[in-house]
Amino acid sequence: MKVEKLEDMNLSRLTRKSYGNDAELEQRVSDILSRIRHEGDEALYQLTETFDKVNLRESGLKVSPAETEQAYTQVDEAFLSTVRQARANILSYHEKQKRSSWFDAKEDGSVLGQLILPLKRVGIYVPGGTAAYPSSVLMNALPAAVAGVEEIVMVSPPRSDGTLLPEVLVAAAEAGVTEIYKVGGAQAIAALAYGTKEIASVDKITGPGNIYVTLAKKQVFGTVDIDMLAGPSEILVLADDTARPEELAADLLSQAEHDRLASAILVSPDQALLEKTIQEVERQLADLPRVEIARSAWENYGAAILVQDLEEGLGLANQIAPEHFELVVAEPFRWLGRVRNAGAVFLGRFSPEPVGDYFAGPNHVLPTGGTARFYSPLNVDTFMKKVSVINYSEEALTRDAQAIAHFARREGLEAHARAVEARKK
Ligand code: HSO
Ligand code: ZN
Repeated sequence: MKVEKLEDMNLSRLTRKSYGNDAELEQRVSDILSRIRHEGDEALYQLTETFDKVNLRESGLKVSPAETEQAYTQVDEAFLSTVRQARANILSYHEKQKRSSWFDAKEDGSVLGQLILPLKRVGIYVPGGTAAYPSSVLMNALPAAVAGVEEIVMVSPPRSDGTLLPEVLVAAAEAGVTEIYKVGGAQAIAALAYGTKEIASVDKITGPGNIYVTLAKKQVFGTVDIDMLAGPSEILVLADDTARPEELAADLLSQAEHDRLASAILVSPDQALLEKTIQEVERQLADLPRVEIARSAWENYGAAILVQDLEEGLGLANQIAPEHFELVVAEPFRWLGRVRNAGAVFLGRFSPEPVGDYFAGPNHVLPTGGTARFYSPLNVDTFMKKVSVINYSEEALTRDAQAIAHFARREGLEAHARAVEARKK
């Protein structure tokens, strides 16, 4: 890794990604969706056998209360108390987001307003393998619980012994998940969207997954709502000469270790800091358990970029729109007002990114791949919808009837006009 000057760079390497330009993959996913629609649970079992190497026909897909109880015996006290502390922080942060229905009573006696209601039934996807993160279970389920969602359904691919990770089951129970099914991949998304005998359909699907899951979410959008199309993790750190290379390196690697496709970018006007941090990354990589993943991410999607000043660095950050944006500078709040595009902003050297991944309270399901230009973090509103409320008074209708009828007739809609005039005195 070498320091690169912004002016000499081709940024396309760092602003990759768009979802679903691979026609063959899209087709494979669409085939899976149509199998679930037509063959239901039988296809779920078959695909689980093919992809997860486990036959669940005997036990069924649903996790039983006994399995959850057993999971509690398999996790240690320290884990449980950590989950409970994180839960308390995440709940208290998300409770501040909750909005209530509102009504505006006008002078003319009419009432206008908005009902703000929870979705009834939502599905949460939790990846399998080493990406089966209990923290993500909390981050998806707790905002739904705060919103007042009655049925929170979790799906996750089973391990080859037919179980889910005990930590994931415990986190689900602690977060108020009401049903759990051992099924993953595009087939799980299809079951949640279309419903099968065993799994009733939901109103919205949230949570990150691999490319198959992401493409499946894209394809079922419209039948159900989805949160966003999530891609590999990203971090962009903007640092000045007050930052410490060993801390910056650790923060960059914290996201690089997620995925070979993860991106970790350091931006600074301080050439020496950039060089020292690159050396530090090398040094810290050496004894990282996930060294291969982290190194591959760092080498392919990492960068150390020299800018003229923090101003220019901020412009670059806004252009990249990173999932996580660390401002490790002398006066971070001075720059906050200039942030336009980022999933989450971490201010100052005592806010390393993992504080947000696990504990502070804000959600860690964040827009990636430049989509922070228009997506927000997962939040309580993600699980709510609105209904408009209109209660006109006689006085108001008498006043407005002519204007409404006029508008209707301009659109050639005579019956609209008459509906209004039928009430006119
Ligand atoms: N940083 C990830 C979330 C996560 N980190 C889960 C650790 N566990 C989202 O980009
Ligand atoms: Zn993380």
